[in-house]
Amino acid sequence: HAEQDYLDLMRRVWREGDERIDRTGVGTRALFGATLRFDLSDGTVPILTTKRVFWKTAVRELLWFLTGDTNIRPLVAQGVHIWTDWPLDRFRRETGEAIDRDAFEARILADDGFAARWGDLGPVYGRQWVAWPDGKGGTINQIAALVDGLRRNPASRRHIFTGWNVADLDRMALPPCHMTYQYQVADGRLSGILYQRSCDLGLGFAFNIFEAALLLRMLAQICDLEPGEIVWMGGDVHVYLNHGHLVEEQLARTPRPFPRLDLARRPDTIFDYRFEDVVVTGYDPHPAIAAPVAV
Ligand code: UFP
Repeated sequence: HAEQDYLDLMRRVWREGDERIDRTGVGTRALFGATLRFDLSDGTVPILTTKRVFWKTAVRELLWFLTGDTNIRPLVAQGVHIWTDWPLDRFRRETGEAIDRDAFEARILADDGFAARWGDLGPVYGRQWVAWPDGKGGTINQIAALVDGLRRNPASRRHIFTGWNVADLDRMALPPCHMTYQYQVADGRLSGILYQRSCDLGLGFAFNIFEAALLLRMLAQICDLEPGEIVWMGGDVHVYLNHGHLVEEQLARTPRPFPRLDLARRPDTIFDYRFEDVVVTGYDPHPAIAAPVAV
C-alpha cells in the first residue's frame, strides 16, 4: 500500500530528521529529498486513510487555483479557511487591530473594498498558473499551454508548469510549496511528477498529493488519456515539533484501501470543472487528527 510508504517516510523524518528552528519559529525535524509514487491507473486516488482528510476543501482550493484568482474571498465564501491566516496576520500586523478570524472573514465577505485591500495573497499559484506575466504587458496561461502541448505533442519532454516566478516571490504571501509539475505520456497514459520544495508532512502533504492526483485526472480526461502514476518528490520534508501527537497516532494506524475518484462530467476545457464533478466513493478513513498550522 502506497500510504505505508508515506507513513514510513513520516517515521523516518520524526526519528532521524535534523532538528532546527524553522521560519515559523515552531521548529521541525527535516530530511532532504524523498520520493513517493501512487498508481492512479485503477481509478483510485491518494486521499490518506490513516486520518480523515477534508478532501472537499482541497477540491475547492484546486478549482480556485485554476480560476487564476489570488484573493481569499471566493474560498471564504465556500467556507474554506485554509488561506485566511496569512492575510489575517498581515492585517493584524499592519493595523494593530485585534480581530479574530471569524470577524475578519465576515468583513472579507461583506465589504468589497476591504476584501480587495486585505484579502489578496499577492501573485500566488493561480496567478502564475494561468496568468504568468510575460514581461511585455501580457500574460501566459501555463495550464492552457500544457493541455495544448499534451494534445499536440504527447512525446514532448517539456510538459511543465511552475509557480516559482522568481521576480514575483517577494510579493507572495507564501512562495509556492508545490512548485513544479511535469507530465509524461506513455502508451496512452498520463503520468505526473510534483516537485514540492517544502513539505509539512503532517498537514500539507495530504492536500498536496490529492490535488496533484486530481489535477492529473482532470488533465487526462481533457486530453483523452488514461491516468498513469503520480510521483511526488519532496525537497525539505519536515514534521513540526508540535505534531508529535499526530505522528504517534497516525503511525499506530493501518492504512485502508484508497477511495475511487470519478469525474462525473467532461467539461469543454480544463477550466470548466465544477465542484460537483468530483465524485469520491469508498472513502473510509480513520478519525481526523487536529494539529496546529505553522504560519
Ligand atoms: N506547506 C505545505 N504545502 C503547501 C503549502 C505549505 O506543506 O501546499 F502551501 C507548508 C510547508 C512549510 C510551510 O511547512 O507550509 C511553508 O513554509 P516555507 O515557505 O518556509 O517553506
